[in-house]
This record gives sequence, structure tokens and C-alpha cells, in this order.
Amino acid sequence: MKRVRLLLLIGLMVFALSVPAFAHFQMIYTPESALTKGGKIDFKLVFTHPFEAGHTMDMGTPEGFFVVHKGKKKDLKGSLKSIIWRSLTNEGKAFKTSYKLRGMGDYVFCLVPAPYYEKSEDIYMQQITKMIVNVAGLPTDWDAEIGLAAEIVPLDKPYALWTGNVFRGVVNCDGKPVPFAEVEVEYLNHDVMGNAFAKKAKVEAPQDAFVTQTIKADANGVFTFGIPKAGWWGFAALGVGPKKEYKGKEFSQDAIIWIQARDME
Ligand SMILES: [Cu+2]
Repeated sequence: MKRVRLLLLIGLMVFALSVPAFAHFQMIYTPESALTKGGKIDFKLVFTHPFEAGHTMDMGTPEGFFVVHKGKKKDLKGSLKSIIWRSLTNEGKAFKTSYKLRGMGDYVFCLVPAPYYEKSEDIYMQQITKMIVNVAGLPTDWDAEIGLAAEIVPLDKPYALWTGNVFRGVVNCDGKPVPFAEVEVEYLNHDVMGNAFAKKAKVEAPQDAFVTQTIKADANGVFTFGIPKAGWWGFAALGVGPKKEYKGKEFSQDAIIWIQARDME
């Protein structure tokens, strides 16, 4: 009996070790989200672990990448170029592109990545991601519901946040709020240098629960997060999308949004 228990315990420990400790985050990275004028901006699309600049997963060709500006959708999938992204621990397939912003207002960039097979959990996942850039302060589309299968609709401008402000969002599945959705939060803790993360971390986590913070939406699917530090923050509502199965396996359709906070100086 004792031996069975011991084997069970060892089994559990092996299982626990095989599951990645921290959250995956699909990134749409650009250096600046609040611009004073238009022009060309650069993007990196990377599927990684932003707090630790850790393991970077290979991205397949995305199902969709587009921008919404003044209610009009423009397909940008054809503009994506393959790159190899260097994390602190490995290399992974990622994409880059650039886009010319013409005129004032909000530009909502949306990425629907290819489903990713996570071996350690034997599941497929798809992190549908939004990142919003504004030109010259004119608000046009930042609070729009784009109509993604899994979507975080911001209640605060994601590009106009001081450090210490709160950021609120509604977690949606096919346009309907998801009560008590679980939302993971990570800080982009390493600068982006070309197609790689910089070695130096900005902050140190006192314990693992601070690497990926987990918060929950309320009964109306609304979450609130107080922003403690300037920089980019990612929010991932897990498994909220309508599709639950892909290629006969469990499928997690997640909704991601990125926000950028600045210090008052
Ligand atoms: Cu990962």
C-alpha cells in the first residue's frame, strides 16, 4: 500500500515538473503605442513567456492578421515575414512586419495565430491577440468590439495609461461576456532588441505567483488591474473562446490584449 502511494506521489511530481510553470503569451510588439504623428511602425509577433524572456514557441503561419481603423478592416497577413526569435533559453519561429499609419486615430491590430500544439499538456491553444496604437490622441476605435471569437474589449484606453492607473476590460466569447473568466497577467520584463530579448530583467519576482499574476473577471466578465510599473503588460483570458476541440484534442482559445503604461514625469 505504501509503495503504491509512493509511486503515485512520484507520478504526480513528474507530471507537475513536465507542465511549464509560467504562462504562454502571444505578443504583438511595437515600441510605442501612443504616437504624435503617423508614419511607419514595426511589429514583432512572438509566442513566448514575456516576464522571463523564456522559452519561445514556434509560430505557424497565422490564420489572420489585420488592422481596424475608423471601422474599416484591412488585411495585413500578406505583409508578415518569418524571423527567428531569440529568447534567453532558446530560439523560435516568429514573424515581423511594418505598417504605415495614415492619419489620426486608433489602429486596432488583431492576430489570430495558427493553433499551437502544447505537448506537455496534450492540448491545442490559440491566443487571439489585440494591440492598439493611437496617433495624435484622437479616439476612434479603441473600445470597439472587433468580433473576434475570444476577445478582450478594453474599458480604458490601452495606450493612455499612467503608472498607477487601473486597466479594465471585458472578456468576451463570441460577443458575450464571460463571467468569472480567469485572466493571466504578465509584464514584458526584458527589452526587445532586434529579434531578441535583452538579457537584463527590469524587475525580479519574489516568488512564482508574481511572474504570472492570475486575476479573475467579475460576474459581468469585467476585470480590473492596477498598473504598478511603466511598460508593456499582457492580459490573457484563458479558454474563453467557443471552440473547445481541435484535431480531436482539447482546444484552448484565449483572448489576449497588450497595454502600455508610462510614468508621470
Ligand atoms: Cu510556452
